[in-house]
Amino acid sequence: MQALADFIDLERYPLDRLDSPAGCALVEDCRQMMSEGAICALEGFLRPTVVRSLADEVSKLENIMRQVDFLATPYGWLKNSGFPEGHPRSRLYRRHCGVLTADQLNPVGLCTRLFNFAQLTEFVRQLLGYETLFNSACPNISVRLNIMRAGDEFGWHYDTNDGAISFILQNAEQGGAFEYAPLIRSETDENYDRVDRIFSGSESPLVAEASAGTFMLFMGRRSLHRVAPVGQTARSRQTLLFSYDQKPGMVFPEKIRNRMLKSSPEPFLGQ
Ligand SMILES: O=C(O)CCC(=O)C(=O)O
Ligand SMILES: [Fe+2]
Repeated sequence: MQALADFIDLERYPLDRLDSPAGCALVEDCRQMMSEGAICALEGFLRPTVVRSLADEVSKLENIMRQVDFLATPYGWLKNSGFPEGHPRSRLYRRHCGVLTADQLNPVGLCTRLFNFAQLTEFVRQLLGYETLFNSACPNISVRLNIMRAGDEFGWHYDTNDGAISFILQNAEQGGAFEYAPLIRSETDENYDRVDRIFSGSESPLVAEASAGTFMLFMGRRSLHRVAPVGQTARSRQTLLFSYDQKPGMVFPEKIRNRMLKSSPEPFLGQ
């Protein structure tokens, strides 16, 4: 498996000819999905054989993954002291999951190869509407796998950047749904009432039902989201996440790397 066509269903998703009418239509459809619903999910994006091989590659590395366990505010980029008990800014949610990062992967393995296709980066650039987009050069977080087993969860949060790219490699047998409240916040309105209703369960979030092989682009800076607890399952839930930046050579600051890759007995209360 070397060529783009070995990885991606190019009949359905013509990343090799984005300038063609079919390519332009695809980009247009995706951009519409994002602006309407904060998510662009493309089922069957990866070919079934490559999905199985990717999941195999990852499963063989699960014995060296890092285990992460901590409580965190959903509002990691803010200072969150001084809010009353029960307020969204005072809430803490658990992150308990396994993580594999670029430095632990085979540099010529399938996960790395998929990340390195220039056509994929160009596709993401067009979806985000940026002038330029480069693969992150971070030795750790450029390529990351989130691996969740029975009892694991990835609690409610916002991402600190928009445009996270992920691929579902494997779903759990029970639980582990990706739940989200699209575009619930803006830079000028945190919409605490609705956030509170999601937290208390009086309003249900949307659920992204995505089969293995799905490409997802998500506006996580404005959309509250979590991975619900994983139930009994023999196989792990595996997602492959890629990082990009508008400038070349982007490396995540050490503070963020530590946060993503290390457990802590102290809750993370924000900046
Ligand atoms: O594993 C997933 O599906 C999403 C994880 C997530 O929200 C994140 O890494 O910020
Ligand atoms: Fe996230």
